[in-house]
Amino acid sequence: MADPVRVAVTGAAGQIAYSAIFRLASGAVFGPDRPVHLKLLEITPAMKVCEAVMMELDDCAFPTLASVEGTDQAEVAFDGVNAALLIGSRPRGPGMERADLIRVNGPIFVGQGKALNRAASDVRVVVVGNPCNTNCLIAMSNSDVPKDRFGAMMRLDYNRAKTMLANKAGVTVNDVTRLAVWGNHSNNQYPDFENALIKGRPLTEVITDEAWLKDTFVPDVQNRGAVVIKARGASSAASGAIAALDHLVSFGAPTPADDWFVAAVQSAGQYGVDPGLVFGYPLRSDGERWEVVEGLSMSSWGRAKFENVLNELRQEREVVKDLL
Ligand code: NAX
Repeated sequence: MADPVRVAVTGAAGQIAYSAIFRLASGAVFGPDRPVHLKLLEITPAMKVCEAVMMELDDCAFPTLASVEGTDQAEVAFDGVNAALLIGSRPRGPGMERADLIRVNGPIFVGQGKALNRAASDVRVVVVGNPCNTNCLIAMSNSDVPKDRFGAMMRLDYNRAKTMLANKAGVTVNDVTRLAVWGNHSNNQYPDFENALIKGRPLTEVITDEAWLKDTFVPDVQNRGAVVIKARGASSAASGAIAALDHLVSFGAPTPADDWFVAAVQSAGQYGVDPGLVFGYPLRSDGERWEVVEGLSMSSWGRAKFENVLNELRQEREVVKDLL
């Protein structure tokens, strides 16, 4: 058996966690030979549901699940973990503005950032709870964990965009490469078709309907979450869980040649982003360290979208500046 991996999941009684936890326990993420120790964090009123999740885990008899612990203390949940999925947060209530949500959820990530100091030195943190880019900024600003171990989840946006482009071109998702999604996990994100390839050819040579790309594809990716909520009566859960696990896997494995993946990470100023902002970029990993893919070009139309989402993240940072 390989060395065990310790994984914390917050919001463990919630919808996304309900899909993510069983995959983590089953060996689907870290492999069939790697024992998994799960640490589940919830708020005290949700501990009963968390215990039910633990009962179901027992009932699955997963050979790879070495232990599972439930707690309402972040310091306990994060002690010694190699991976932390920060999913738990309050959903947006009726009439709540984005800024209100940021103020409600921001303090959660102050405490969790500090508690992450107890994690293993190789910990990788993925922030899913919204607004995830700014929550990630708050967590990393309140933690001694190196900032390159943090990422916020843009993977669902990337996965959604990939499928829409594959469907339009009549190819499989494997044929769509070099797809970037810039900026924020919000409806101002910029899914970039200009740099993408289909079967190795520039996407815009294969999908020549520019009006569709600009006026249907981009807004459809931006608003996909709202469309799912309308149809399902709740926000994306299984696809959110898969995206969070894809995110972890992509950072932990060498990126295939000629491609990249997408996550929001702390900017070092690439593409004119303010250093320090947590911004969605195309990335490559060697399995240990990651780097932003540099040198991509953008039309003036694309650059305007990029600047728009950059400004949104600057505004979010302003709203939480006392938490940083
Ligand atoms: P749920 O409301 O089903 O679950 C959230 C859970 O978090 C609840 O059980 C709650 O008790 C728990 N929680 C609240 N505060 C906590 C704290 N301080 N510590 C630990 N747990 C805490 O929401 P779910 O559908 O699972 O979504 C979770 C988050 O993911 C939401 O913020 C949602 O907006 C966000 N999403 C982010 C996505 C992304 O692409 N980045 C996409 C999917 C999703 O919308």
